[in-house]
Amino acid sequence: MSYVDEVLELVKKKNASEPEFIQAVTEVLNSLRPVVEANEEFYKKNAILERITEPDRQFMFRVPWVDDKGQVQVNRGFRVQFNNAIGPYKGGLRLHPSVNLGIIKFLGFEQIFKNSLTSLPIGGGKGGSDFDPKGKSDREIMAFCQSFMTELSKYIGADVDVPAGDIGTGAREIGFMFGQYKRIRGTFEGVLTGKGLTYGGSLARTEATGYGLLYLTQELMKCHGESMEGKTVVVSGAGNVAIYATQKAQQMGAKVVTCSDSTGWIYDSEGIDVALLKEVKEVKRARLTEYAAARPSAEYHEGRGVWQIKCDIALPCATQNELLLEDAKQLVANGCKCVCEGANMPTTIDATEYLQQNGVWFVGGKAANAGGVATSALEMSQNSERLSWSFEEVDAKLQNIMVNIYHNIDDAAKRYGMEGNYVAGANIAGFEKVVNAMLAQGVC
Ligand code: NDP
Ligand code: 2IT
Repeated sequence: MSYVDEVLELVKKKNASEPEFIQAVTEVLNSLRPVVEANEEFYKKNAILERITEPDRQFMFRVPWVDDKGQVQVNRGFRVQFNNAIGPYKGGLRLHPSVNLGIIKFLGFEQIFKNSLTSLPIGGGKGGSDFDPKGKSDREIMAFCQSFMTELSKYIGADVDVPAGDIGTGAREIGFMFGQYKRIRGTFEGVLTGKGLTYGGSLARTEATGYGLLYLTQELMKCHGESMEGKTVVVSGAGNVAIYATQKAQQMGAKVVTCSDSTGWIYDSEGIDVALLKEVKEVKRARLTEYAAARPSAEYHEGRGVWQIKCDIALPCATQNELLLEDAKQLVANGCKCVCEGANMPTTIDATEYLQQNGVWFVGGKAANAGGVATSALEMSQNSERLSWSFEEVDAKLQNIMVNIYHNIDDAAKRYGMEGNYVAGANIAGFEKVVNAMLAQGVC
């Protein structure tokens, strides 16, 4: 049995109840085969694959808080510190009822490779809770965030582990958590990113993941002799990533005709009205039915369905495993040329393979959505030097990082004879840097 297969078997056995983690590891290790097989004895002797698939440590803790009726509620909190070979652990906090250890581990594992691709010094980590922010008052959100941070504060720090936002965690939650960290530790430091602009946040961090996704997509199109101008784009999600991806795609001259949330989706023949979407989702925190009610050109549909709309480009920006094999078939049948992932692991492995086999240019989330965490690392730099850069300066750095990521993953795929396989290119390029650092630092 090859070394890759041996480790895959081991990971499946040791983490049998964590399907998302197994999925993420399977995708990465399969695509690393040419690299590992070129030097199998060496990788095996150093147990590189066993070490990179086992987190440095993982914390699970009780999060008690009091709701508006005076009832005590208990949630489960997580932080997985996966790998700090190239910098402090870095990765978001997801607040969603579906959160469990396996989901946080898959996200933390992917973050190692993504963060390496940014070219900035950040290791991989992730955290969150099964707390559901939907329908909670601001006071309940604060009570939860303070309790969550009371425990989390023991394990993080500006040079140790720097959490940020993810699903369900935005500026409001980061603010409450930052305040609690400051109270407990007594230090004003860059311990979280995605902070408000008046207390150490970076301009362009809010927009960064969506904008970065489009900077990379635009470079990919350009390198294939195409542009964004006049293209029809289908986006899923209606949160932070989806909103700013839609805005930047429109600024580039494309027409985005869909968005979705966990209950339904919108088809808007005139193109999504970003100002209205922001009002519905960021201000009112309401359902997409409110978007449809205010917009005559929009149709609202219950359930899922954005991938059935004819498009040139598809950008999944909601959550994991939201683009299935049947969706991939529909996209190909409708002539879609390009799929770039704004979310983490939104496309299943069989759907990814179908898209690649049918000539769709496919870039996975580890490369395509790296603009968010890259800009978080720029926020860390600004905090360290106690300065704030202008929007234009941060945005220019973000563009540069995303264009470089595209060329880096394209080159890595070509080096191993897999031209056009950007999934393999991203995993290989991300892996090489981390492994170099791990080897240099000895057995740890
Ligand atoms: P938000 O919470 O802002 O938005 C998430 C969106 O996805 C919402 O529209 C939500 O619907 C929808 N959604 C969430 N879970 C489900 C589900 N189980 N089924 C259907 N729809 C769902 O999160 P973000 O925009 O920040 O994150 C979106 C994705 O991007 C995630 O995969 C995240 O890990 C990834 N990502 C985020 C980065 C960031 O900087 N924020 C950086 C890189 C990746 P509803 O409104 O109903 O909840
Ligand atoms: O998945 C991700 O890269 C994020 N949620 C952003 C992490 C960060 O530290 O900015």
